Amino acid sequence: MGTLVDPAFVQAPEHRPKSTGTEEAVGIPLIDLSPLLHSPIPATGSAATPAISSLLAEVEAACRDWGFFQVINHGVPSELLDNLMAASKGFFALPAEEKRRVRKDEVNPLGYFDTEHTKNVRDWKEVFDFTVQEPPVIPALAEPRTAEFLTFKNRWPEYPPGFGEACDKYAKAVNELAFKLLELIALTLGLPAKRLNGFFKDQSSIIRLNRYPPCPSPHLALGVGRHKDGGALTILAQDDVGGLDVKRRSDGEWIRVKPIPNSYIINIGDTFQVWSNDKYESAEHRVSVNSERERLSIPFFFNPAQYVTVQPLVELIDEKNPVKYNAYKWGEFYKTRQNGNFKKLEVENIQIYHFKKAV
Ligand SMILES: O=C(O)CCC(=O)C(=O)O
Repeated sequence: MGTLVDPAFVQAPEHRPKSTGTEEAVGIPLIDLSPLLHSPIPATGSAATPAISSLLAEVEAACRDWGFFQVINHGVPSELLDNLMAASKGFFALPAEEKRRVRKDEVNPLGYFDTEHTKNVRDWKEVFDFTVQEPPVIPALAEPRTAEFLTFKNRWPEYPPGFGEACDKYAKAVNELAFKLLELIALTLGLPAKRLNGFFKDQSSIIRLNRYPPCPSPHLALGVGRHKDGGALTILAQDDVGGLDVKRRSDGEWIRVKPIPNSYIINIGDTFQVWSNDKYESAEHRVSVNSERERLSIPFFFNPAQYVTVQPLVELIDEKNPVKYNAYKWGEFYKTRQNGNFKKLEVENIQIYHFKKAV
């Protein structure tokens, strides 16, 4: 049987979605964040109210057992997401030459892109990336290896009207949720709530608008190939189409994350895996496509400042838990990863296990 898509999109047989479809995930934890609407996050776990303590127990189990969970009652006003979904549709509907006027490049990763590769196979998607806060120019921080870092400068399109405003308002609200989750997870590790906040002072977070067009060969291609996120956390909004698959730890099966209205999907990234010295592991995921409906999703990749050195947190290390990772600079890791997304390489792109210490 002939291939209906360009061979650049075709996954190796072992990475293709099963023709029988993907099982829907019943077990992914669903966590109600409403205790945070009534009481502030305490400075330490010992000062938590009973409602916050039980929330912390749920978050800890989800991070430990899945690395993935969904949250409801998260405090992000739904109209901000609705406005951004509408703006995203308007932008992707523009003619290709108009979208390419804000095309990203290898120096500045922000803007439009339609030829991203994951693990050296092209993804069936188009994206628009913007940052939450443009970080200061790195030389001001006396960092001598600036050539190793990316330059973050938002590229706003002229159309549709109101696009930049919808992005900006959404970014501010989800950024607040990101800090709440960061503090909750810090508490679950027995750390003070604000222990990790300083790493995000000049954060290099990115919000991505993803559009996955209908695909004539959904059994051969993927919207995004299997991967783990490199940053601290990802906060993902998806529409009602569905397509996000998570690799279940217990048996290695791919399972579909069911769209739940007004919820966010949270996943742990490699940075948390290293900080926690493997107590929490980032989970592998991918995006399946379908032949009938386009799908939109909006991940917020919550990333530290580029100059941050990522290494296991000293408080979590002892004789029983020796350091499992060599330290690395987030900006260098990120730039190398982004270069691999740009073009097909002959070798595997940088992965977190490359930093694992030999035992
Ligand atoms: O679209 C999704 O559900 C997930 C997107 C994703 O994993 C990514 O953009 O890295």
